[in-house]
Amino acid sequence: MQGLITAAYGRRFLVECADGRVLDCVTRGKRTDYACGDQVTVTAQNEDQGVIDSCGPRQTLLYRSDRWKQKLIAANVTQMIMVVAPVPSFDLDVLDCCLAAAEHAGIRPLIVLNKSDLPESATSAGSLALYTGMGYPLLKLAATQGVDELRPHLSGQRSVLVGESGMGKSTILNQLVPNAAALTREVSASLGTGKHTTSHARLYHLDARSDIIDTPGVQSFGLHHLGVTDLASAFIEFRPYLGRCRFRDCRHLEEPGCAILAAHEAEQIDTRRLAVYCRLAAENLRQQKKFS
Ligand SMILES: Nc1nc2c(ncn2[C@@H]2O[C@H](COP(=O)(O)OP(=O)(O)O)[C@@H](O)[C@H]2O)c(=O)[nH]1
Ligand SMILES: [Mg+2]
Ligand SMILES: [Zn+2]
Repeated sequence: MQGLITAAYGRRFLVECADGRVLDCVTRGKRTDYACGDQVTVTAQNEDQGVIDSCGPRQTLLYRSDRWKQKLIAANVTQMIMVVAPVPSFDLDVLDCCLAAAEHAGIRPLIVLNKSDLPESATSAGSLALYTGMGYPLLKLAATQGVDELRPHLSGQRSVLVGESGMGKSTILNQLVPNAAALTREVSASLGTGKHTTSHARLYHLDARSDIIDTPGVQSFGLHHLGVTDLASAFIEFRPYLGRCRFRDCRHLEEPGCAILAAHEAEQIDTRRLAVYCRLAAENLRQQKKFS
């Protein structure tokens, strides 16, 4: 039977089956590399339990990774909604990492500046001008007052909500899916996972063509899975300069004749963004050295 993973709880997954049943599933052979949004084949064992046999091909996969492991975030999403807010302050470096992960995965990012009702939001909007300048869409929202401006962006998309905690992801979700909190409680009761189920990803249907996936807050977004070549092209403002460096294998760190560094000198590339790139590239190179 075919199904869609609508919740990922460590080694257990909720699968919404073609016949409408929702099965609480385990996997074969201790596999855990499935994500919310995966299209899977399941074998039902009884009315409400099953086993995931295999996973269909993925159109996209959003994941992060640190030195030790990869963490799948969501599969087959078309759009990443990156939520930031002026209070508590957000980290631009985390935003950069999330955007790079989305670019690498071929997922369209939408930046949402939430809590735009707060006076401090003018400063945040100022620091986000860099991103709109690069071509990223930015939407200002005050989720506690409503999310109607967001709805047209969700239509026909499978979106994933990403952001640091406290930015307002749950508030946005609850406006879009008024029974989300109740659904989450139901799931935690049936899986016996306790109250803290917000630490897991969950997919909700908005309409027949649109879904939204809520994820736990990310405080850091490791990109150890991106080699330096992938990393450089995930920084979209680098793209016009790629392939123009003196050395074909230029890592854009300190090489002479580097087109990226020259673009930075000419103030075409932001200093902080370049520093984030350099830090990620250095981490990646250190990792490679250790394993080779
Ligand atoms: N002023 C203001 N507060 C908001 C807004 N959206 C969310 N909040 C508040 O910000 C806090 C964190 O929101 P929450 O949705 O739990 O954030 P999450 O951790 O990203 O899920 C809560 O106290 C919300 O009431 C907004 O648009 N304006
Ligand atoms: Mg939350
Ligand atoms: Zn270079």
